[in-house]
Amino acid sequence: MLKPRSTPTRELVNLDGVWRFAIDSRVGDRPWTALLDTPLEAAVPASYNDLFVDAEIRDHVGWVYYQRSVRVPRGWANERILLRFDAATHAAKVYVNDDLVGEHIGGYTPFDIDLTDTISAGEEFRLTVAVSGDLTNETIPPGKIEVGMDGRKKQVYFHDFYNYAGLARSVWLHSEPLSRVTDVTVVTGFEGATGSVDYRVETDGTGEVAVRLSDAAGVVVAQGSGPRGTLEVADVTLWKPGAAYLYELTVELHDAGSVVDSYPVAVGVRTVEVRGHEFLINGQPFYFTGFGKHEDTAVRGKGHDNAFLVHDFQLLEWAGANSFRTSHYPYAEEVLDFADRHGIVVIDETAAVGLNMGVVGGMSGTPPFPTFSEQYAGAATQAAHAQHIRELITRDKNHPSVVMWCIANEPASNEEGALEYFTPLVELARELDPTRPLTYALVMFATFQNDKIVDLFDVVSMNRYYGWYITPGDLTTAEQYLQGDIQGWVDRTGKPIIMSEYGADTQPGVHSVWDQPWTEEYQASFLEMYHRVFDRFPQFVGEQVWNFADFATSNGIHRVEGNKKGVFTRDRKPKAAAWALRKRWRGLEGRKPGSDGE
Ligand code: GCB
Repeated sequence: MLKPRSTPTRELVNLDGVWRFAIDSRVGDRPWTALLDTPLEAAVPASYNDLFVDAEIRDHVGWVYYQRSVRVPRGWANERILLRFDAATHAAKVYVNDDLVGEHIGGYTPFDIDLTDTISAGEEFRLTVAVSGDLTNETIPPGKIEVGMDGRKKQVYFHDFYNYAGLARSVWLHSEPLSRVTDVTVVTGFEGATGSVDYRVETDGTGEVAVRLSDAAGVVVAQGSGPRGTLEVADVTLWKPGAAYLYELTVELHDAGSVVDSYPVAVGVRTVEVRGHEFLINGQPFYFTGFGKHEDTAVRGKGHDNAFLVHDFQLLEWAGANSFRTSHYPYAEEVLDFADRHGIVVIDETAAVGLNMGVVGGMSGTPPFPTFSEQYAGAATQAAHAQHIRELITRDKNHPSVVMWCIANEPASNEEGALEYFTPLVELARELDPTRPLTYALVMFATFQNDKIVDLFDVVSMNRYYGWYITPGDLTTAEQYLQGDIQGWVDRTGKPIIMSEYGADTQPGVHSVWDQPWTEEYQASFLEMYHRVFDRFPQFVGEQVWNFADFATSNGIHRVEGNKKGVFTRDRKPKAAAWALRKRWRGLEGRKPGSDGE
């Protein structure tokens, strides 16, 4: 599914703004059939939870309604008319006037609803969107709804970040021509100084496909025709981490001598490959530095915000980070477009977080019942996971910044049933994208002795908290554990290894001369100890600290005003560790610390 763009043949109207808003318990049946009877209005894009000073809304279980009126531009009489949601978290039902026109499940991937036969150019209509933030064993991420003693429903989930819900990304009305380009896939390569762009175009209706590739100055460097082919690029400028370069592939549909559709795709020519224990970008060993992030800011929750987008990337650059992981769900497409333009490398993760009953067992890691069973992650969960992988890869396959798919965070890969659950999902991901390596982020309880699925994947990504959840305050013992753990994975797999999470909660302004958890010094010494260990292993290809910034978490006693493992505070002020990382990372340009890149 192509992102809506303004092109010579396509138009779009942005529907962001302030919409009428109500939770289901405060409106009657079928509230979409009239003007929503509510005093509230909600910002779009934004999660709704923190907008209002109302606990019943914040932790609402069930549907909420957003409503506004929309006018179709009068020039769209002979166009296909579509409504696009960049995301509705986690499920949506869309109504035009009195009628249901579409539904979608999955909170972090976009969907289009074709309104061509429902509304006409120039017409105004009432748009109501019911959105549900509920998580069950049929959703990704999974969760459980419990009913309390007072009869109130309560959402339970198995990840720590707050379950923000609502319309957190943009909404668009857009037009496409009746005969149109429906999908474009590009795969790039190079041989010496000559680049190659394999393209595949899917269309609907009549017409012949023509493509042309322009360089960053707008000069056409290659042309082709037909729905698939390979373009050669002489004297290619590669897309490199820290040195992005984008060509533009203009895909046109020609019919009876005129251009009936035109769609541009940004193309970065680069290759990605795992060879032995190395992760290669453009044939060169690459060392990831950076963070696991969250889409999380005050008041907006997970609402996409371009100011934070720009500022976060500035801070990545300031810290010398060359990459991040979209923990624990696909981020807004604007984020990936930005990464493409600025040369930041992305590990693109699905929303499959919390497939692990072991976390409920606390430090023992003993699940109350098997994770991969019909009681929890069964066939319905697996089907939702497969659908989510399809939607993620379809959306993000052309981004040069995306170098690897992470198909789950901390699944119970040590439990029976993990292999059966993951094998078809890995096969699906490889079929959808044979070019990018695959990984999953390994939970602490999944050890090199008991993990059942690592052979399916290309890169070992470890989430480890020695010195925090295990041996807190004792970095000497933590160092020994960490050393043995990494050695075990090296011996078992021979694959490249990255630390995809390591970090310590830190309250800014708290200091000590001792190894005292929560102090700024402890966070810095904790990271320094990890780095010392990483640098002993040539198989180690990257480090992504948990987390870029402090973030909101679910209600409970385990966190003090959220997760404080941020190297930056929630409002993006540096803790001492940020300066230490900057010192280590700046100037590395993707090389392993201490190596000369050979
Ligand atoms: C993890 C999870 C991450 C948590 C983190 C923590 O292993 O992957 O979502 O936020 O630990 O801080 O506990």
